[in-house]
Amino acid sequence: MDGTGPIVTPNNLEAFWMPFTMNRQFKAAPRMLVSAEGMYYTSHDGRQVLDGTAGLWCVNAGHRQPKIVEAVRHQIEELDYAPAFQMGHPLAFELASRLAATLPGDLDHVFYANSGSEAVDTALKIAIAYHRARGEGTRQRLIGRERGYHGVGFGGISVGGIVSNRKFFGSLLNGVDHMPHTYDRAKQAFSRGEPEWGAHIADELERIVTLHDASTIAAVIVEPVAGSTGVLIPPKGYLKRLREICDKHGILLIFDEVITGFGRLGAAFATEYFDVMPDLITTAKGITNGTVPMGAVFARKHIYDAFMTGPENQIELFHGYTYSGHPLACAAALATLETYQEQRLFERAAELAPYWENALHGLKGTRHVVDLRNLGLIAGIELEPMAGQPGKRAFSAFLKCYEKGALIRTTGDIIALSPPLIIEKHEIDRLFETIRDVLETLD
Ligand code: PXG
Repeated sequence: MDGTGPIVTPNNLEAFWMPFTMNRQFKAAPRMLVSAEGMYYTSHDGRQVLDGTAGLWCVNAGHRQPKIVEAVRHQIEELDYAPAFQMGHPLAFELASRLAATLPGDLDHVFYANSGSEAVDTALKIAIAYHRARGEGTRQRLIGRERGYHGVGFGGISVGGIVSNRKFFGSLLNGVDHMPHTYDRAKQAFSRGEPEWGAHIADELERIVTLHDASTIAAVIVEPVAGSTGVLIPPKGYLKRLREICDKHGILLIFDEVITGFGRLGAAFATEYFDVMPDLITTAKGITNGTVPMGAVFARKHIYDAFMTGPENQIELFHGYTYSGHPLACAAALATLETYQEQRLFERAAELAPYWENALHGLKGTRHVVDLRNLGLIAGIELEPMAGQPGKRAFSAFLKCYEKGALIRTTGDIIALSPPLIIEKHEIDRLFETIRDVLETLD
């Protein structure tokens, strides 16, 4: 690389260490996406692939929405980067104000990160620092949940409940405990929407509080709907009960809305859908429609105010990222919010949800299917695992669906679906027909 000619390098796929991927298997038979439009990707071999997963739960408005593309293009011409510490740029404030105005209640402060993982670690740190700022510095424990996914930072994997994401990485954060997850197939299989059974599982939090004493606990973090561990829908009343127990003991409640935020349930946020108000919300993904990386924490007024008490010449929170509120991300996010609003995409998702539910539950009786779960425009299809080979059957389904022109996600033996909110009914039909055909012919 002497700077005088084009850079010529061999491309044998080897150099890129791919995330959460079987690298050797992928590189032997790559699946490349080269362009996208609306509901479809184009693969490297020129096929149209229906996007059943909104990328990775993030492209909620569909691909390459003109307004978002234009906003990012315009922004790069005007301001590429501005320092995030002790300096600002207008779009970061405009976006925060816009978000605060649309968020329910007094969720009116926004702290920017660049991913869901960073948003989660930010929220956990804010929770601990909040109690300290109020003179309750003994509240340091964090309570997560089995089968929770909160990204891959050390905070996130510590409160998370996915064994493979934890076991390779040492002793993690200390002072963490976990509530049980809420799924019981025997009691909940084939529920439409929120299962009737299971609200009482929230009472396990009481047991944990008794064990550790409330004075040691800073916060509880949960995904309102657990996404990546296989679509676990909260039982009716469960989240309300968690809120009540947290209130009773002065514990902060954090909703990780990285997946549920921005319309996935047919409401802007799960907090509105379930009518339960957390103290902090973590988001990412749909905030920019996946266009530019961005994460954010939404904080209620009492949280922010607790930090604004010391001398004004002191930094209130020793936390932040070089790219907090990056101009390109802010431009993308503002255009994304406008797109959601102008195209009424959250309402659209709510209107489509019953059709989606019926289409999903039409798979009952299909070969290998042991449970079907749904809420908003999310669906989970749980398959009977192959004996001694967990995950293999669902992964084969993923490969076959991709061959047949539909992109799905799998986790273990569960297929998770979360299409862009612009999906049409005929595309819903095609998605589920493809899955049915594939499952009927799979070993
Ligand atoms: N919290 C939740 C609830 C998530 O779902 C994160 C945090 C972390 O976000 P980042 O931006 O750091 O990846 C997530 C991410 C899947 C899948 O297929 C899910 C996620 C990411 C990649 C794949 O289920 N969720």
